[in-house]
Amino acid sequence: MSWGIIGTWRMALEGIEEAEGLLKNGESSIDAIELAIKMVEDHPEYRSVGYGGLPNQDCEVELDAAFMDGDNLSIGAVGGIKDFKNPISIARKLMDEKYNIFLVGKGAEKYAHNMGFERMNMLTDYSKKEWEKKKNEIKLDKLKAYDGHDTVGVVGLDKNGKMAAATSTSGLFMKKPGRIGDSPLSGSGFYADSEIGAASATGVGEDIMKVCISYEIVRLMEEGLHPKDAAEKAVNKLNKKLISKRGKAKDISVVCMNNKGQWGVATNINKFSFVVATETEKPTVYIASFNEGKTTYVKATQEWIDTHTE
Ligand code: SD4
Repeated sequence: MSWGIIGTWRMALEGIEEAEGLLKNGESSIDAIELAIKMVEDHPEYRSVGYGGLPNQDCEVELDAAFMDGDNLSIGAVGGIKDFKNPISIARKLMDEKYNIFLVGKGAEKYAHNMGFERMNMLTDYSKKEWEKKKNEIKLDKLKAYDGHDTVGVVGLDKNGKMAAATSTSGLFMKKPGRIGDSPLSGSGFYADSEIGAASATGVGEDIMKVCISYEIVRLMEEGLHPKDAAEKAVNKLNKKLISKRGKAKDISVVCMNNKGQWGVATNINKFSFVVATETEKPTVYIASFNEGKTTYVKATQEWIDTHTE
């Protein structure tokens, strides 16, 4: 059976290179995705996920993460969790629970502590300095995603046909304490069903969560659409709706894969990078852009990869 993995943003590259090894060996997509996302969380220079993530208005790094197992539709998610090293592993653990699968703030921290997860101060000196620079610029009506650095969302298929999806993010730079985006919301930031496929979104959660875009992409794949067409149709529909109802649409980008290992992406921005590895393609970074309702993409050059993190 074929396998594959696709993740949002160039920052997923090193993790997907490692995850590829697991998938090639026939290991589970859950293990592969957790490994890929942990590597992004642990990287201090990736400023929108895990350690080194940019803080909220109070200079606290609050993290959101989620996991979904496409075989049994188990979901685990955390929102606004502070001071734990790998939120993605806590989300994975929550998939084992029958109740209380989505925990936020103090409750999530208590669970993580009781389960023995590693504590860590996630604020780096660099992020603190960025916060100091920005703190006087906060105007509520100017709240905006930190340019170019977003959620890591990874979806994958293993040789046993198991599909999974997961996300991890520090959300928006200078968000209000307690603000949670789309990333830990099932159907919106992620969705996986091994009988069909899986999808994940990145961009401005306040717009993405206005529909269940990841579920919609999986639903369109179930109707028989190729992942590329499913992604494009769902993003264009939301983009148009937001423009018609609200005057503009904020950043929305998605990645998806079906249960044959075929993949797709779509975006409404000019530069959305993503990383793919499949049976027939070694880990490759692409840059997608949006033009007149169409998403096109090109392979990133080595020079671009070496000089970009987003
Ligand atoms: C959020 N979608 O919290 C996430 C983060 C992101 O651009 O992807 N920001 O809204």
